[in-house]
Amino acid sequence: MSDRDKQTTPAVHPMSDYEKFIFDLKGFFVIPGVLTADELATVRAHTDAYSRDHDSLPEHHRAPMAGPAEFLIDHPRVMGILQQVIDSNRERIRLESIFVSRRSADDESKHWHPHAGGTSLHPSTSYRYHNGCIYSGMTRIVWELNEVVKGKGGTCLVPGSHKANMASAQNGNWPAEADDPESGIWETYGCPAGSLVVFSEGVRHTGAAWTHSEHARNAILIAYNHVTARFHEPKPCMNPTVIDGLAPQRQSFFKDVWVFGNKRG
Ligand SMILES: O=C(O)CCC(=O)C(=O)O
Repeated sequence: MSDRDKQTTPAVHPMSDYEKFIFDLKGFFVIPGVLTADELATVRAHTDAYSRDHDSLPEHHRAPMAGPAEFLIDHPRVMGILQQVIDSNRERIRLESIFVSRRSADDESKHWHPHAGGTSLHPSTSYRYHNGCIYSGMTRIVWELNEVVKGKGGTCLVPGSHKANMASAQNGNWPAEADDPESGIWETYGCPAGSLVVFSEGVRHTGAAWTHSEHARNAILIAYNHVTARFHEPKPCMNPTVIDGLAPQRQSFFKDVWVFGNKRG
C-alpha cells in the first residue's frame, strides 16, 4: 500500500486540557520529543539537502515540507492543536508560510526583532476565547530539529501578551522598555531535538542570538492560518510543482483564501 493510500483517514492527536490551559494562559507551549529518531533523521536529511544543495533534490521536493518531510504538514500532534485553536474542520486550515531557521554561535546578524502582542482586531494576529473555544489567528508551529538549551537561542516570547490590554503592536504603542531582553518579561524554552513549539502569532515574540557552540539552531517554522485570512506573501517553494507532488489530502492545505463558493456567478 502506498503512503498516499495509507493516509486516507488522517490521524489526529487531540490537545490535552492542560495544553489548552497553558496555550490560553501564555499563548504558547512546548511538546518535547514529538518526532521519533527515524522521523528526525529523515527530516534533518531533507532539511540539510534543501538548505545546502537545493538542486540535488527532485523539483517537487524543493520545499521544507515536501518529499520525505511532507508528513510534518498534518502530523497528528499538529492537527490536534490546529483543529482546536484555528478550526475544527481540517478543510478550513491553510498552511501559509514556511522557512528553515539555521543560526549558529558564529552568526553575527541581529535576531532580536520583537513583533506582535496585545489585543488585536486584525485576523492573523488576533486571539479570542469565546463560548468555551479558543480562536487563535495565525498559529506558528516550530519543529526544533536540534536540542535547544534554554536561554541559548530558542524563540523568545512574552507570555500572556496575546491578551494584553494596555498596549498593542496593532496601535504601535508597545513599550520599548518591555522589548529589552533583560526586561524580565521574556520567556524561552529548552527542549530535546524533535520537539514541537506552538505559539499564537498574537504573542509578542522574537528570534534570539544562538549562543550554544556545540551545534546550530536547526528548525522548521510553519505558519497556519484560517482559510478566510492571509498574512504572508506566498513563498516561492509553495509552487504548483511542489504542491502537486504532495499526497492529495495534504494539497488542500495550500488552498486559496476563500470558504464560500458560488460557481453560478
Ligand atoms: O526564529 C525565531 O526563533 C522566531 C521567528 C519569528 O519571529 C516568527 O516566526 O515570527
